[in-house]
Amino acid sequence: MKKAGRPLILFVDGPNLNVLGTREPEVYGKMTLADIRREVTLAARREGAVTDFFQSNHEGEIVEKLQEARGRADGLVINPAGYTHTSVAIRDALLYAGIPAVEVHLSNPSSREPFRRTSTIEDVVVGRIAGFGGFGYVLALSALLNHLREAGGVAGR
Ligand code: DHK
Repeated sequence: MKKAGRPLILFVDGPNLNVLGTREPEVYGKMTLADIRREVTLAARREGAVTDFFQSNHEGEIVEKLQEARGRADGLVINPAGYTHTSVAIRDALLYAGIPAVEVHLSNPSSREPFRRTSTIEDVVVGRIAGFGGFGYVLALSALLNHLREAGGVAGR
């Protein structure tokens, strides 16, 4: 829930990110999702923001979470994982949510297989951070909060 005066930032992670740490660590790093969330929570506390975390391996559940975020969250950090490259439904839900969003990836998809070089959301997010492992989520939080402050405070409602 949103605390008075503190922006609520929702983190949404897509399929296979629940097994970070053991999943291709040479690509995605050794941090687990719990490790990343711990770092993000500490950073959010320092920056005066409140966090909410969601991970699903199911496209429809991600769509529903984004729909619920409309008018509720002030900002969104999203890693659609494999759905990045395929999901029109997640793009549509992001547009419905109407919340400033940062796209984050642990790896740098642009330096990998050709099918990872497209994103269905790249043109509807504020910006993208890729290639810095779990630390990218902290960078995304910081960049998003700075954007919200520059844009005149809390947005998305
Ligand atoms: C995560 C995945 O699961 C891949 O399917 C994407 C992304 C890249 C990442 O680097 O975080 O292609």
